Amino acid sequence: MSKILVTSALPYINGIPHLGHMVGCLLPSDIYARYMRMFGNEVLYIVGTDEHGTTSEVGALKEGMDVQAYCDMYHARHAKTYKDFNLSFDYFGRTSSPQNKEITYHIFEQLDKNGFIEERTVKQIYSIDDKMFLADRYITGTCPYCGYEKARGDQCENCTKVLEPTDLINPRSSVSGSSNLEVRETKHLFLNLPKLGKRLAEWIKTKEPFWPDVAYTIAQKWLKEGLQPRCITRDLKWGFPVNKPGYEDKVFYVWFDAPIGYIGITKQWSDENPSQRNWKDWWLNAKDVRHVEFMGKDNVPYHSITFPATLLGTGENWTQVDYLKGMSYLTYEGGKFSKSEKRGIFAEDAVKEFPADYWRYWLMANAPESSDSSFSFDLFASTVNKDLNGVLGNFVSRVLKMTASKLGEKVPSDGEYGDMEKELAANLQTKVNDYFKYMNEMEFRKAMNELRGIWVEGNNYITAAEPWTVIKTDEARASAILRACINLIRIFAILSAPIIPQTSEAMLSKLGLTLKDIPLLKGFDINKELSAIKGGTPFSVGEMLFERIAPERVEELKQKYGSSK
Ligand code: B3M
Ligand code: ZN
Repeated sequence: MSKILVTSALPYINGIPHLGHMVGCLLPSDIYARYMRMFGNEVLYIVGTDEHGTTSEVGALKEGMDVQAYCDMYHARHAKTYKDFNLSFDYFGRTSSPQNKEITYHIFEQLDKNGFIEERTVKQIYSIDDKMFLADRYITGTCPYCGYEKARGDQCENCTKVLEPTDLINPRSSVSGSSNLEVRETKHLFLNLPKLGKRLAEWIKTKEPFWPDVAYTIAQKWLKEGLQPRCITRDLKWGFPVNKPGYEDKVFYVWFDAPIGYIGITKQWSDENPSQRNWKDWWLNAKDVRHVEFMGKDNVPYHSITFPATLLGTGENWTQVDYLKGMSYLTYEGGKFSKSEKRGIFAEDAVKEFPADYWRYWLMANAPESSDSSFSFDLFASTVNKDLNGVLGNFVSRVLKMTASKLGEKVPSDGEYGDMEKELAANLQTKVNDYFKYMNEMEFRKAMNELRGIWVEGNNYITAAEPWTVIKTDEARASAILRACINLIRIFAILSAPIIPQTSEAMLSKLGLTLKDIPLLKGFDINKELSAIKGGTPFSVGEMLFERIAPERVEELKQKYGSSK
């Protein structure tokens, strides 16, 4: 058993996540955490809201709320949405917590003590019309590297280059649109990344065989281009006030305390659960912890460069990332999700339209891994109808209905397994091994493909074995076939549990089982599992697992959530 620390990029508090956020980090991290738990690992899965920065200040202003109250409200909304999506966090915390403040202060003090913090007078953009210094994200302009016209002052989402707002060509305020901006001088604190470069490069080298290409390439590109000192303070009110004389009226930059939030949130969890291990067992001088992080690709530089450097600079032995899964983007009907343009389906509405499992499966089967992928209601309905309803749902209902009507509502006991079942077990075992391999490698699309293949094996088997014909001449043999099929339902439920947990529960409950009754996946042996449910066990046919999505419904959804432009 090993200790696995799973984190997902912490969603910004303002605004409610859309499907792209779900598939970009939250959902894959949940699936990985569930899967790793099923192997008996000690998993700690930590997520929370990222609450500081101008986005919150501006968001609260727009809604006429106090920033704290605004964050409280949105935190609850995020928490509810993720619960509805069945995300299995061990703790869902907040970067604004006192625990995170304490750890942020400590890390800053260490960096300062070790000589990695420097003061600089910088020119910052002040919006005369908005009467405020504009945070980086609130300045829009043209990216000097790729020419993208809507680059933000902190990062160009087109080429992922991290920017300083003063780099932008034709800058304007995103608060008011005003270009009545002026550059003012103000003093700030910088993390001296160049001074940490050598140590960082050595550390990154140790990760080479373990990091997926996207993370490794981005990190290497940064190192090659040369590291720049990064400003870690801001002229804002909402945030942790800087704990250094002369800087009390400034706060830490959101990207300074946000990743520290993984640690702070773990401490929140630990403080609230006295029975739990000390948070340090996961983070400080921790032994045998494997830390896996999930995030959208635009977050990779912060997690492969700035945050690791921050931790290295403390001179303390903090747990660093071992594997970094970076995801590409999901588009909506060929365009961007946009709250303001009312385009795209957001997570809290999605679960009102269909059960979470429909989304969970579709999103993972179409995960934007090696490249961007696109959501459309046509694709969604087709996958739900074909894979979930057609392959998995129909198999389950067909098997149980047939058995109930021909032999009664008990698992048939007669007959022995023969060559067909041997072949079935062999085929399935190969697919199961591949499924596990891809899940271990976090190659989710490939894993989903194997899972679907596993369900298909059930259909192939029953089609070839023809219990409905066999029963006319050889009831014992038909019994054995249907017993194998019922055992397949249990096997499918177990293997599908990390992806579609509610459906798995529903499948198991038809057989009088719950997820708690299932064995650890280690050494999962199909031959053995095919005989797990014995003859005589009662079952119930119950309801269909999935509902077909009709073409008219698809049209309605397109109308409701906006179609492509
Ligand atoms: N909140 C950005 C994002 O949601 C940011 C991630 C923080 S991870 C420490 O994409
Ligand atoms: Zn760019």
